[in-house]
Amino acid sequence: MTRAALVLLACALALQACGEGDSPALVASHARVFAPLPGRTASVAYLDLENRSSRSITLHGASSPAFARAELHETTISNGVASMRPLASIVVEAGSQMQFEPGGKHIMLIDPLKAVLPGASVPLQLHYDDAGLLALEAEVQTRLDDNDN
Ligand SMILES: [Cu+2]
Repeated sequence: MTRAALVLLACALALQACGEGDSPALVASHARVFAPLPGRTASVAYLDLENRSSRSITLHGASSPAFARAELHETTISNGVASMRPLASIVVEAGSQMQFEPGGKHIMLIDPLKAVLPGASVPLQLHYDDAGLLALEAEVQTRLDDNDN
């Protein structure tokens, strides 16, 4: 699938999740998953998020049918050493955009339940506020190096 088609799909799913016909509060784009490195059981997903509403939105988790677990993570660099930690929640301020990207926030995908192959796509769900669910499809890409956390 092309990136444009994926973005359209993500938007369509976001609209559907929102329901009632009003424009979606939370919109994801550019979602991609890096296939696990050989011998590894963890993958990472990145995406761009936009909060189009006039209130803040709190993410409190992620999930994927393709992985046993998914966690919100953040990489920080301290004294030149990168480390990452789970985040219980992430606030996306009203009207703001946020990037999940290498060296920063990411979605850790743990223990694939099936092969995650470049060129395929992986369903992802972001859970926010009380019962908010943003469903999207992330394109699987080949991981370039080991520092993409
Ligand atoms: Cu991580």
